[in-house]
Amino acid sequence: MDSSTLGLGFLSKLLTSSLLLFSSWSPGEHHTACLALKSSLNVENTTIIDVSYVRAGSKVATLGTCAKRADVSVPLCRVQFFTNTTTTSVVHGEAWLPDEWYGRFLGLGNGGLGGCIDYGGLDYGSSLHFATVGSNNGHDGMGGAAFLGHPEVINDFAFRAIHVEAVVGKQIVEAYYGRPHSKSYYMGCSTGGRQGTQAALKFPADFDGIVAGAPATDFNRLVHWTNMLTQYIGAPASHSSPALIPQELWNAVEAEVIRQCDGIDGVLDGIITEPDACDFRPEALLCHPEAALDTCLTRAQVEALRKIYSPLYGPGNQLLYPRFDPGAIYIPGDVFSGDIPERSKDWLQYAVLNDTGFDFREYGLEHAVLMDEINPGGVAAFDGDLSAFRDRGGKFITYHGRKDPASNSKRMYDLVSRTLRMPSLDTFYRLFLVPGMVHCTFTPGASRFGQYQRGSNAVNASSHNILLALVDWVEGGEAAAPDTIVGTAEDGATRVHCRYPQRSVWDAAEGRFGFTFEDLCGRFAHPKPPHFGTVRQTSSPFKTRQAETLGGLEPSVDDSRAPDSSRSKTSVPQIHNS
Ligand SMILES: *[C@@H]1O[C@H](CO)[C@@H](O)[C@H](O)[C@H]1NC(C)=O
Ligand SMILES: *[C@@H]1O[C@H](CO)[C@@H](O)[C@H](O)[C@H]1NC(C)=O
Ligand SMILES: *[C@@H]1O[C@H](CO)[C@@H](O)[C@H](O)[C@H]1NC(C)=O
Ligand SMILES: *[C@@H]1O[C@H](CO)[C@@H](O)[C@H](O)[C@H]1NC(C)=O
Ligand SMILES: [Ca+2]
Repeated sequence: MDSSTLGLGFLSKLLTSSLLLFSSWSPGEHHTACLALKSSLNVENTTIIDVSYVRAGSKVATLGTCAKRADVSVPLCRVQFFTNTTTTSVVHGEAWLPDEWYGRFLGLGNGGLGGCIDYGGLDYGSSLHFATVGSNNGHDGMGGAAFLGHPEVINDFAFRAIHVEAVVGKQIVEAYYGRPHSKSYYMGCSTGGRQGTQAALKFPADFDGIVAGAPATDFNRLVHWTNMLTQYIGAPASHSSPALIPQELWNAVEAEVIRQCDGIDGVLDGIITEPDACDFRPEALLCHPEAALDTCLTRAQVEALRKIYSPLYGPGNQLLYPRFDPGAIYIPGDVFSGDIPERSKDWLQYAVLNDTGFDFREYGLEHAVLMDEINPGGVAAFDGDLSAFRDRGGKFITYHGRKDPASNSKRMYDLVSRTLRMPSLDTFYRLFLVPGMVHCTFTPGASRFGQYQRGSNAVNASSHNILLALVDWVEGGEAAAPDTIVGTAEDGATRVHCRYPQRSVWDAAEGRFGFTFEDLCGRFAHPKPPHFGTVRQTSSPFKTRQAETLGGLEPSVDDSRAPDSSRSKTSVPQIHNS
C-alpha cells in the first residue's frame, strides 16, 4: 500500500526524528487505515480472511479448534490470513498491529505438536507495542494426525511456518504502517524454543533477536527419551506393571529428592538450584519393615527410578538424552501417568512410521534409530552451527527451568560452543537457567520474567523482562547485553537468574541470593558439600569471586569489567511504560 493514498506521507518524516516510533494517527485514522487493508493487501500465496479494527479490552472470536475467543488489551488492527506454503500445505496466521507501534516486529512460536496460534502472545506482544504475528504452524490443533501422508505439513511444522510468518507478517506490517519494521524479534517456548533455534539455523536473516525458551531442540530424541521413561514404569501396559509409580508415591519421591538435595545450594527453600549437583538415591525410599507403606517403594519401583534418573544412551553408547533431573516433577496426564503421551504416539504414527496401528509394546531402540534417520522435515534443531545468525549480528537468548523434566539446554550451549570454537558464547548467545521453574510458564520459583503472556511481565523493565532485555541487547549493543534476569515468584519474591555457566549463589550473611552481579553469579563446577539445616550462617561457604573454569573451557565472564558496569546500561531506545 502506498502510504500517500492514506494521506500519511508525514509519517516517515516524523519517524526519523523520533525515538518512540509509534504512529500518531488518531483512533479514527487507525480504523480507516485498517479496514482499507482488506482490499489493498496483496501478498504472495496469501488469502486475507478478515481484517478488523479491535478496541482495547475486547474479546474476539477465533478460527480453528484451539481457542474459542482471545483477549485484546490494546487497540489494534487484526489481520487474519492463510498462506499456501505449497499446493498441499497452508499456514493460518494472524497479525496484531497495535495503534501505538514502536517499529518492532515480533514473531511467535507454538507448543507441543501444535497447531495453535499463540493468542496470549499476540496480546502480550501488541501490548508491548510490537507488531505481532502468530501462526498455527501449518495445521490446526495440538494433535499430529494432519502429518499423515502430508510431508509438506510436516515441513511447515518442522521449519517453514515460522519463516512464512516472518516473510508474510513483515509485508503486512509494512503495508499497514507505511514503512518497514526497524528490528525483528521472535519469542517462543518448548516447541516454540525449537522453532526459534531452527529459525536461527535455517533462516538467520528472519530475526535480529530470538528468545527461545525451554527449546525442544533434539526433538526426535526427546520423543524417544519420553517413551523410554514411560516404558521404565511399564507403559503401555503400566497398570499391571510392578514398576508403575502412582501419583501419591511420586509425591513421596519428590519430597525425598528435596530432602536429599535442597541444601546443596546452601539454603533449604524447596528449590534445587543445580540438579546436576544432586546425586539422588531412590534406594532411600525402598520399603523395609519399619517403613511407612504409603511412602515407600518396591524394588521394581526403585529400579525404575534408577533408570529415570540416569542418562539415556544409544546403540554406540552415545548420550541420547540427559537424565530426568532430580526435582523435576510429575505432571498429571503426562509421561509418568502410565501411557505413552499422545504427542509421542502421534509423532511416531503420523510422521515417522506412517502406521496408525503401531503397537507401542513393540517400541524400542530401533525406533529411535529410525526417527534419527528419517528426521521428518528436518525437525531436529540440535545443531551448533549458528555462525550465520551470529555473523549477521543476531542475538539469541534462551532459558530453561531447572524443574523442567526435559532440560537439554546446557548440552545445546556446549554444542554451539564446540561447533563455533567459542569458549564463551556471551557475545551473541546467552542461556539463563531458572531454578524452581517447570516448563515455560509460571511455577514455583521466580519464574515470571516476561517470557510468556501479559501476566509474566511482572515488571516492565529489561532487568526483569527477557523480551525487553533482548530488545536492549539488539538495539543497544554489547553494553546492554543482559548479564542476569530477575524473576518474580507468585508471592512477589524475586531471584536473580544467572547465565550459564554461572550459577546464583546463596549469601548466608544477607540471608538471600545475592543482589549484585559479582556476588551473585559464581561459577561453580561443583558446589561445596551441603550444610543441611544451616540456612543462616555467618559467612557463606559459596561466596567467592574466584573464577573456576568449567570443563576446560575458559571462563565466560569478562572479569576486567568494572563490578558495577554490568548493571548500568547505557540508555538505549527501549519500550517505555505507557
Ligand atoms: C491456495 O490454495 C488453494 C487450494 O489449492 C487455492 O484454491 C487458492 O487459490 C490458493 N490461494 C492463493 C492465494 O494462492
Ligand atoms: C508460493 O507458493 C509457491 C508454490 O507453492 C512456492 O514455490 C513459493 O515459495 C511460495 N512463496 C512464498 C512467499 O511462500
Ligand atoms: C512416512 O512418511 C514420511 C513423509 O510424510 C516420510 O518422510 C517417512 O520416510 C515415511 N516413513 C516410513 C517408515 O516410510
Ligand atoms: C507494561 O507495559 C505495557 C505497555 O506499556 C502495559 O500495557 C502494561 O500494563 C504494563 N504492565 C505493568 C505490570 O506495568
Ligand atoms: Ca535450596
